[in-house]
Amino acid sequence: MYCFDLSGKVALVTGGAHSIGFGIGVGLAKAGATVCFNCTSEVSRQQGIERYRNAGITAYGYLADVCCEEQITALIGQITAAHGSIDILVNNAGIIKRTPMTQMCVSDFRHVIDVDLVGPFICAKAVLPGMLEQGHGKIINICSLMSEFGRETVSAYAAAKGGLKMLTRNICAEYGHANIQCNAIAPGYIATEQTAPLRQLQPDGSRHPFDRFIVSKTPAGRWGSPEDLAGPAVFLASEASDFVNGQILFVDGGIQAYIGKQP
Ligand code: GCO
Repeated sequence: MYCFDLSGKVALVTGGAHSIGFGIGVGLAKAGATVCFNCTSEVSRQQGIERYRNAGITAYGYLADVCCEEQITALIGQITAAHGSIDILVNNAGIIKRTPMTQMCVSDFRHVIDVDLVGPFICAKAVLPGMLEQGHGKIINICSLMSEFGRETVSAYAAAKGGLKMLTRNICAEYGHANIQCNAIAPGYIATEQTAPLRQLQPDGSRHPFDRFIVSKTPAGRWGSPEDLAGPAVFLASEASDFVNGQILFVDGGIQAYIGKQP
């Protein structure tokens, strides 16, 4: 069996009905995995199943909120009963709120931390006992450039993603001895619904200044796409990365290596 082959493996991609999670789900499925995803509304569940079907993939959609431990425990039980095990967890579900800190209410800050940091803790905690029992497991946390950098308006998101980086290292530290690898993918600027406001055309039809800023900062000269994350996810989900643990793999078109194009 080729070391990138995921045949016989079962993956849960949280929030995998669309955007980055979907791109990763498709990649894992094409490498042979059975892909399950969760979301919080029946409409997204149906749309997710349909989206995978259009890509030629049978994916299994479930309703569960990553912030609710009870629902996630039940979800893991359901998936294990239906598909035998969970070999790969991709902690992808996340939200962002772009609000200057002095205007941000504490409940909004807590909500972002809850989904983007506590959610991955809940999901990892729920899959770890099964992974320990079966003697192997892959946990992939979706971090961000904001795991390293700050910028105006994203205090909660950056705090959560910075925390997720350390949760990644801590899971590695705590369970690496049990043949469990926990790594992270840190996407750069990816064209998704979440970043759509940063790319919206100006009233005069010109490109958003932030859009131009990002392209000028990215050696690849473009925004990433969810498909750009599929290969790195397959690598971190497969035997090819069995001795890679606690790492943050930046998939950012080189943005961190570049000072940016001179204006
Ligand atoms: C922003 C963006 C970012 C991205 C991404 C960068 O407002 O700057 O939304 O935070 O979503 O995570 O890696």
